[in-house]
Amino acid sequence: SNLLAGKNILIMGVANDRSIAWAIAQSCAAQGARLAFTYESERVEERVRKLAEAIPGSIVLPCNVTVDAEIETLAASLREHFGVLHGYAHSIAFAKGEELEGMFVDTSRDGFALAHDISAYSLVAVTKRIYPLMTEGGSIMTMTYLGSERAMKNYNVMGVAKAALEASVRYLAADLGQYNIRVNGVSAGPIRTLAAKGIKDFNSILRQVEERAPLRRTTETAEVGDTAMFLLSPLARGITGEVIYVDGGFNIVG
Ligand code: 0WD
Repeated sequence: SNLLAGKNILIMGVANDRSIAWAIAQSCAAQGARLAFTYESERVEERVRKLAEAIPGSIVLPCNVTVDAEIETLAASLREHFGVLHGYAHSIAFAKGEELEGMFVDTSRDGFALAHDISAYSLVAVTKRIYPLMTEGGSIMTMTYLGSERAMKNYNVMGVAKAALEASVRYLAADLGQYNIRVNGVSAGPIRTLAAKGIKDFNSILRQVEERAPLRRTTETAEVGDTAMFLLSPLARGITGEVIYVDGGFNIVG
């Protein structure tokens, strides 16, 4: 229970207590990490602060990932509070509701750009400003989904953004390996969160997993949190540029 003792970890993407980022935070805190949380806007600030209070020693900072200046301020605050950063969990995605139903072919230019900006480029934009703080080496992880590889109903532009995110994981891993900084993704099975509410027919997706996944059940956030924690810990020191599935094995069946 001490895998992350003395480690400072940035967690982005807590929206409420069902957020995958919150499960990642709990798994990391259980291993002794010191955490920094961010919130997108004042709309969610209070909720994030309330949750963070449950983890002693953690700090809460603003950062909307679509604004470079906010990311720069975040990096400066992290330098001030922590000095050295060891880990970063990126658990952020967004697409307009109307892009997550119907046909992918109907995706608008600005809907495509927005989904890619928030869901894929944000990993690059934040990594660019925080990797200089990882002077003792580090580990970066992000959240992805099988819709990056398969054309899944209603996932549409988000699947294309996840493909860009996974490719970004590989390019960032290739860049930053020389500094002993690892970059990986976790591909989770469907979980009922705020983000999942935006996807049409989510219930039938969950039902398919219960029927067809080797483990015959849906994925729990705590399982994703534990795998993220593993990737952020020294136990995963030989792993980089990888996407690990935490989906009850769903991706291996036809
Ligand atoms: O089934 C699922 N829930 C899966 C989710 C399966 C596989 C992967 N994922 C991914 C998502 O695509 C996302 O990358 O996991 C990540 C976390 O998603 P979540 O925990 O399912 O969803 P949620 O609790 O809504 O957290 C996503 C958060 C946002 O929440 P809201 O609902 O307020 O949009 O991403 C954050 C925000 O907190 N976010 C932003 N943060 C900073 N700047 C921004 C932004 N511009 N936009 C969204």
